[in-house]
Amino acid sequence: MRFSITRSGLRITLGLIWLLDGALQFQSFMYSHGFLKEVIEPNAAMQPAWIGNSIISAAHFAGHNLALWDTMFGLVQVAIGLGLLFRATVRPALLASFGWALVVWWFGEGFGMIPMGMASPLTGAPGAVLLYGLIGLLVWPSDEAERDGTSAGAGLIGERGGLIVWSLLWAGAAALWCLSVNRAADATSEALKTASGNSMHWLASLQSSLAGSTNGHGEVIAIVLAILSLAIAVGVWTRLRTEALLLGALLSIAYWAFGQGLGNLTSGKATDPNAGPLFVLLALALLPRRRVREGAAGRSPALRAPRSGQPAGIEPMVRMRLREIKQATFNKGEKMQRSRKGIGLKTGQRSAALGALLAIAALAVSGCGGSSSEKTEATVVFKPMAVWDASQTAKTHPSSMKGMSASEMKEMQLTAKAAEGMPFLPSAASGEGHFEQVGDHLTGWRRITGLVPYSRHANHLHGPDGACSPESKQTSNMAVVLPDLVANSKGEAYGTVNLVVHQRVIGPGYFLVVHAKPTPASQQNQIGSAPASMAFMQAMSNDPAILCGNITVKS
Ligand SMILES: [Cu+2]
Repeated sequence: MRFSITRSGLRITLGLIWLLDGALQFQSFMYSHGFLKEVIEPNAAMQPAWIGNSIISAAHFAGHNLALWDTMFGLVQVAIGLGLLFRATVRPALLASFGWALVVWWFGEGFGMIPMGMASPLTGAPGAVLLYGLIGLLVWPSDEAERDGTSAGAGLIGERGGLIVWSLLWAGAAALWCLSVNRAADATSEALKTASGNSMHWLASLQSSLAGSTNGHGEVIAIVLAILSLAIAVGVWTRLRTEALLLGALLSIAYWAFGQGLGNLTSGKATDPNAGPLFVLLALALLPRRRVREGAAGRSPALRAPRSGQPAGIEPMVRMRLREIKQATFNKGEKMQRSRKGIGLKTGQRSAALGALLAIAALAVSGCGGSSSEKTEATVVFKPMAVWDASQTAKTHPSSMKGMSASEMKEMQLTAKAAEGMPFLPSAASGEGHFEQVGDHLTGWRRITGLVPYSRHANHLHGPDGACSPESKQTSNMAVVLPDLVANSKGEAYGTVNLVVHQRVIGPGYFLVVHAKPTPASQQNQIGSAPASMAFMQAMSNDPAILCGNITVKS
């Protein structure tokens, strides 16, 4: 018995995934405002204004009657899933899934964070739900019998369309690996560490050890994975199609396990199993199937008929033999003609597709080899605001907040209130960061530990003529509004930065402040702006600082 991949098999798998998504939507977390705050609203950060605003308004709108909307979201997904299971309802279910996938890709995944320039294939870019839509196109039922080539052969966009989609996805992945945020020395290990925060225990320890061994090798990993992704994109147009598809599926499973924590399905907060399984499903849909039927049907049944008749005498035997040979050469000629026609048609399309891919490849590689000239690098060490205070008033305060008594904390708080300028609160957190600026392009990351689990923190780059000191006004000339830092269950927060800033911000006099509270929902659309508006800085001025770090330029 041969295991074969049929379109109805793929449809049913897709239906089951939609059912799983629907079921996940009924988790109690989704009925809390945490769903809007932690799942929907973060998608607005650093997006182009029209996307960010649309996400925030949708979240506000749904927030008025979350129970109703949430139930409806779940039911829509369950309905799509059920519809895909039965042949009669497949088409309406797929149509509904296309619409719904767009809604979820927009509001639930912020277009895969691609407009923010922050997506990583490791963590599930370009977003699971986009793949739901694409696979839906491939498994669209058509009236003609399934063609032999691939399961996707008879779908809406055909086999070639499916392969183009595959190539675009993987060429895109190569380009994403080339982004400087994903190429930073610690990018991969930090992404793994962050992912481990929400994973099951056994997986978390695996992720942590992998994070340890990849630490510092981010650039090499990114370049190797970029090249591998390109090979997967281009490989499907060569004889090695099966190998390229299997390699893609394998890599997706590795990303899924380590970078996406197997979709964090047990975390109580997952809305879908993430991108890994969908990439595998896409690979299966495009896998060439063994051409068993063609081999059997290729021979004309007429040839066999006389043989069963057992002709006597030499003359009919020769005549039959001749006929057999003639038939064979005819078959061969026809086959060759057919294949030549196929090649003639396909070489044009293939070279076009290859050309396009090579262009993308060249772009991606040039991005990967990106200019290292005119680069200013800086490190940041975050310390509690109170410690910066202590460094000024000399040794009266302990160098760390850990082990500080409640009364000492209180005293420090009072001191903070007394100080003019930057209001601050005591904190036991600490952290570090690394930034670089090339031209107007600011990239980097920062990592904070010791925060309150699941807390969110606004953070900004302030300057130019200040320093970490309570006397320094945080509402100085300009500020770059960085995306909020979100702590995981262990109180660790990690975030990358990839922004266009309109002046040099990596230099003396600049400092990074982590605030006690998140960016207010009404100001989310300001995230990513540089410089921030005065109105924004006024709105933020009652959010006390907890951590501060001076931008220290590397010489
Ligand atoms: Cu600030």
